[in-house]
Amino acid sequence: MIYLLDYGAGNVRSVRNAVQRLGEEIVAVRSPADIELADKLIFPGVGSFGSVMHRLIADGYAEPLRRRIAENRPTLGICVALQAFFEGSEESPGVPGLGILPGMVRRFDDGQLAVPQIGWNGIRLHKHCSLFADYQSENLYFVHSYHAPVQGLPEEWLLATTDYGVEFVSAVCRGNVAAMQFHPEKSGAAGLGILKRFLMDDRISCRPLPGQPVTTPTRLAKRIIACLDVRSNDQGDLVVTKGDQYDVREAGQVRNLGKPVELARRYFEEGADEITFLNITAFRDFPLADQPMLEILRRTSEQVFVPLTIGGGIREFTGSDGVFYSALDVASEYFRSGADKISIGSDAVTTVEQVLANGRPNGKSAIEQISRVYGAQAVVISVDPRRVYVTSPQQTNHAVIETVFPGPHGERYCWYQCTVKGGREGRDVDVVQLVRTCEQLGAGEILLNCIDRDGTKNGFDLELIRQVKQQVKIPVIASSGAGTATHFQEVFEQTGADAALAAGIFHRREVGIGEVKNLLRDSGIACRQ
Ligand code: 1PR
Repeated sequence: MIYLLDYGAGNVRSVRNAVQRLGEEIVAVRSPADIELADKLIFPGVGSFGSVMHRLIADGYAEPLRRRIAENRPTLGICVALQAFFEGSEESPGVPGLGILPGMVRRFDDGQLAVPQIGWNGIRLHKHCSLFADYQSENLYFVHSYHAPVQGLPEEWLLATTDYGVEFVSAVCRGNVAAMQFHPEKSGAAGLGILKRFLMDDRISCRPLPGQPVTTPTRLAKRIIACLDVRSNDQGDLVVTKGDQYDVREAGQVRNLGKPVELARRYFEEGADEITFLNITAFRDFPLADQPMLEILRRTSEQVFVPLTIGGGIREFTGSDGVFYSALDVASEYFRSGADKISIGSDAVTTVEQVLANGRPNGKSAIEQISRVYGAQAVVISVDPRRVYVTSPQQTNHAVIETVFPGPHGERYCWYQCTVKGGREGRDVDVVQLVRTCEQLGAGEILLNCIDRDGTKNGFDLELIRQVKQQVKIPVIASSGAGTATHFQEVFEQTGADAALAAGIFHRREVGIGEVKNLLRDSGIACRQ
């Protein structure tokens, strides 16, 4: 029997879906005895180092796990699970790890790099391992702020390393026990191939590499993200729609550009590095009442093995029956249904308004609650800014840029006003205030839309993206306005954006994801092919 160590944090549904896709059944560990029973055990790590260790100890799993590993029984750790093999982590000072490997897990230095590392990076194998028999040097999906140092790791355990500012341990293996910092269940066909070997082979075997070890540095790829704006059309069906500057109606009807699950699968097959669903009218209704949307997420996660983000309506809510749901309840349901990350739009603006008014956070915002439980990397802030032109920087207290695209009256300056409810209401918060505050509250990534550019195909708003990128250490996804493959090259070369997202051109097959990636590769920009 294959067992999944589900200790109740984060999205283990992806692992379950991936195993099922490979034709195997997997059952959840229900008691410490199951850890002894399991023929094979998958130990996914989701959340912080401290929360993983607390749960393992509280549920009585830590000791049987150590024993199982000492007995060399087939075990595969993923992400924070690899980190839990060590003695401790800077993420959770004072919390002991499993102590199977010596040393402390460290935080990446965000001086020069976006942290968390989110995206597709390479690995350098230090020995030949049967788990990687079908692996052909593809990039694999990582998402983490902490890493295991190479120094001090016993050589018998070292399987793979990766570079992100420093060289860190991306996989360990000894006998039948392996652990990986990347997510095989989210790494497309390459990841599924690794998982398949663990499930199918009786044992893991490693031997020295023939010839000289590879020393070429690995590079984090720039991500290409396909976005699906989803809402009910006038017939009540959930459809993928697309607006021009957020207006999704054409001749009075909601534009219908396809079915969400089919379109998401198409983008996965065409090589999208991530897929984002935005439930664009969720601010009106309670999202947990929106069962069709949850069903779309469930069905997509059974067929799509790259990260899925979902946004729309993440906020606290009291139903007509008086029952209170926290934003964390809403997000948890999205994670249980297959999301890897959630994105928060309107509620982030409201939170920032409160923090600015009170001078400090209250610890209870959706961003803080969700980030505490699921980790910063699971919390994306979707920003919907619009330009406000001014004749001089003195005309406003907001963070102004000088623009090469003057306003309607020749204004040479503008600031970016944050909006809520899909651009319907502007607020007295600028994009710099928003992203900096959200980063401090524990957000892990910024999805930076632009109402002025949305659907125009005139290219990304490079001035906006540059302004935001300079303000935060967390990754920034450029969004809105892509019209050609060259626009992607431009945004990566001129702003340092970590990922670029598009909708209209992909839905209408005007530009293909492959075409974008070919151009990036030819321009020397790292991307996953
Ligand atoms: O506020 O937390 O309920 O979240 C609602 C979410 O829905 C927000 O993330 C907001 O951006 C999104 N949204 C709301 N209304 C619209 C709309 O279009 N009327 N869509 C909307 C935002 C922007 C991007 C789009 C890019 C790329 N759409 O999602 O995909 O601009 O488009 P392009 O490549 O065609 O230019 P909450």
